This record gives sequence, C-alpha cells and structure tokens, in this order.
Amino acid sequence: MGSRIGFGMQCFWGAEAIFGSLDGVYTTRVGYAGGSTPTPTYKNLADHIETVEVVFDESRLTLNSLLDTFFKSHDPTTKYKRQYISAIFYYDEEQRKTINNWIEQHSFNFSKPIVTEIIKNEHFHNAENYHQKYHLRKHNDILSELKLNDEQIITSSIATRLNAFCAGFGSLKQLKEGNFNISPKSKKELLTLICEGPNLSECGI
Ligand code: MHO
Repeated sequence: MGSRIGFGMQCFWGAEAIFGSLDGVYTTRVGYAGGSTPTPTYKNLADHIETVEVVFDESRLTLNSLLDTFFKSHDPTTKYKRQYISAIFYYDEEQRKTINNWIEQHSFNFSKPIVTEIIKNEHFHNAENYHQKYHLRKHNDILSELKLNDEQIITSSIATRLNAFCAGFGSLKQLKEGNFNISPKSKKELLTLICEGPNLSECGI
C-alpha cells in the first residue's frame, strides 16, 4: 500500500525523522542504496548511499510536496562524500519527470547548481536495526510501550511518527489527535521534545 520514494540527504537518522513527521506518510525505513555491492553494511558501505525510504499516500501528500521538504532540509548544491550525497531514488518514469520538473522550476532559488543525483531505485538494503527509528530508540521508555520487535519497528506507522516526535519534528496537533497507544507519561515526554524542536512557537512557552 502506498507510493514509495527514496531520499539521500546526509545522515539518514535525521532524514527519517523529518519525513516521518509529515501527514500522509505511512512509514519510513533507513538503508543503503545506489551502490554495486550486494550486502552493504554501515561499516562496509562501499559505493552505497545512506537513504531513507518513504512510503506515502499520494492522495494526501504529493511528490512535489515531499520534494519541497527534501530540498529545504539539506544543501543540494554541495557535493558530500558518496555516503552522504544528495540523491533521489525514483520508482517510475512519472516520478522521474516530476523530480526533473521540480528542479527546473526551482533551480533559480539556489545560488549554485543543484547536484542532487536522480537515480532509478534498483535495490534498497535495510540498514542495521539500531539505525531504524534511531531517535525513538534513544527513548526506550516510550519504545518499550509499543511492544514491537525489530522487524515491526521498521514497518510500524506509529513508530514512524513517534520517531519524528523524539527528534522534535511534527506538531502538537498530531500528538494530541493521534492514537499512539502510549501512556500519558510518554505523551508528556513527547510534548516536551516537540516543544524543544523546531515547532517551539506552537507551544506558547
Ligand atoms: N557519525 C555521524 C553520523 C551517523 S549517520 C548514521 C554521527 O554520529 O552523528 O551517518
């Protein structure tokens, strides 16, 4: 269910949290893509790129809107080492056209040329479990309430959204209205984390 797209934008921990906060995103997972070796690991990445794969509901969130988030969340004009390059992994021809159109229409907003690599997704290799929902894993008191195993942490929509909150992304409205099956204590902890994050003004403190 849902459409897929992959983004490389430096360390995938932050990228996963940013996209996990968007309404219309079902799930996120982190992994390695764009390289030629069959079994990349964090310690042996070879020519792969740290990537977040986003599964989303196209009727609620357009690819153009995801691209807005992608391009404003990192510097797409800088050439980083391959592990961290700016890259978009598309899944079909229509996505490729949308991406190229976005760049054509917005390139004048950047002082230097966009160096983002547009790559056809061939194989997405899951990263090690400790990288999946990295920010949520730092709050084991909250994570343990979800009672998810490592595999479920990768595919859970709730873990996706809570991971975003743990990194300070997402809104108070999402936290208040969402059904996350967590204790009032955890909800309060997340509220503080969101208020320390980029949405501070919303918290009125
Ligand atoms: N070594 C960096 C980035 C990690 S990311 C998974 C850090 O510790 O923040 O590449």
